Amino acid sequence: MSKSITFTVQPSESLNGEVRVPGDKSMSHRSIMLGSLAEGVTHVKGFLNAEDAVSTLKAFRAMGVEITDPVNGEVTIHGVGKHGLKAPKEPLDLGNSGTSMRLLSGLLAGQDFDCILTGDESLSSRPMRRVTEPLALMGANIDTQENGTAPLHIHGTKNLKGIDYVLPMASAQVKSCVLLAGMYANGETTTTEPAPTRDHTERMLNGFGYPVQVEGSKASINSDGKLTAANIDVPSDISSAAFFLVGASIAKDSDVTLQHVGMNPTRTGVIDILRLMGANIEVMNEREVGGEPVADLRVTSSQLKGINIPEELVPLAIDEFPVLFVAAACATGQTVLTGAEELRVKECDRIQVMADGLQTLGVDAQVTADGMIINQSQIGGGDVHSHHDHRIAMAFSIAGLRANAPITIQDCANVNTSFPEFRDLATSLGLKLTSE
Ligand code: SPQ
Repeated sequence: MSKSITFTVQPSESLNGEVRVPGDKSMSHRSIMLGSLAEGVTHVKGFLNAEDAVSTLKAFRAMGVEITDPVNGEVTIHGVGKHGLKAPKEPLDLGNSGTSMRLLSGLLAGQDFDCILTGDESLSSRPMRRVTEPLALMGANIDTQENGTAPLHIHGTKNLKGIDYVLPMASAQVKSCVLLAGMYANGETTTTEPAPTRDHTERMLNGFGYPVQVEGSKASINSDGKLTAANIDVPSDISSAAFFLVGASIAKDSDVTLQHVGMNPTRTGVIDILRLMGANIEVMNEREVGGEPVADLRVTSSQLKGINIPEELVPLAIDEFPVLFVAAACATGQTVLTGAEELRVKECDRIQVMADGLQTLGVDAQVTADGMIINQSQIGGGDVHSHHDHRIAMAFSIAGLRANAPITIQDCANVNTSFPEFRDLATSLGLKLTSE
């Protein structure tokens, strides 16, 4: 966060064209983690060359894994096997990336070395007890700060034991953390989730030949398996595509096609929610690539209508709410989100920060404990803060498609954590966005 970037978006007419947004962030992290632990050489295509995924890549290099620099999304990982990681010489700095820290906590709890995980100001304020508590039940020894935050000091142990863990919240990071620790634990480890969350860890482990049994809300793993190098084809990130799904829906005369988007059913809640609001989204060319469903998405303008967002869709669209709030401001009537308290512990409090910014722009948005109530409003201009949160910065940029005056968005450098090409792709489609 040493450099400060400010976005300015001028009122923009429409979005038109065909683009491919960069690779899926969740899968990119996991491809480095599992490729590193595999036996043999793994080739990744479509890797997201952005700060968060690169934090994971650098962490594994620091633990002795030879990994090439990403070039046009291609990365080669010389796996060291499940027991081949080496103690890092320095603390592992995971930047802004919650996924890196929470998944690595599980993976490193059962190694025969100690290490320290650190991150930036935002990551150092996010709750880590949600992972250290189940890991402690497995016998892990991890020191957090007094309030349960990073830096985390992991004292590796060979004595992890399997647990049957019922997750108190719907979180793919917690589920993945426990399953990854389960690869090093005696006996079986089972997770039970209260609602379906993204299942990339389970799918990719199976893709690397490591057995994970999934039955309904339960996933089970033990330490008997091994990972064999694989070729991974990472599709485009639906969480990045979401900005243009909303943008082309709310802007008049728009017609955008997004190529090769990951359509894993645990990630497509944004499409379901937008369709319930009346969006025109056509799913074309459905296919399967490397064990994950993929499609091209065509979206054209529509008059969205306000809805009560079904709570079961919340975990399936959890990262898309910042931009869905912008959609809600443009939708007739009222949109109500409930059951989304998890949004308060992301890179920032995404409920409060979005409501503050929307109110600055003249939108009728009221915060509730677990969501927001938004009434259709004319979006005005103004100066809003992203609080260093990539998704907030991009969501307010999209608001420029319906604003009647310029919007300035402060603290946008962290767009580079997930979508460094955002400004270029958005402007190529017609958004009048500049950065300084
Ligand atoms: O990695 P990080 O910082 O936690 O990223 C976010 C994001 O918006 O990019 C959340 F802020 O995505 C998470 C997501 O919210 C990525 C993720 C994963 O890859 O497993 C799971 C979700 O988090 P959680 O807490 O619901 O498990």
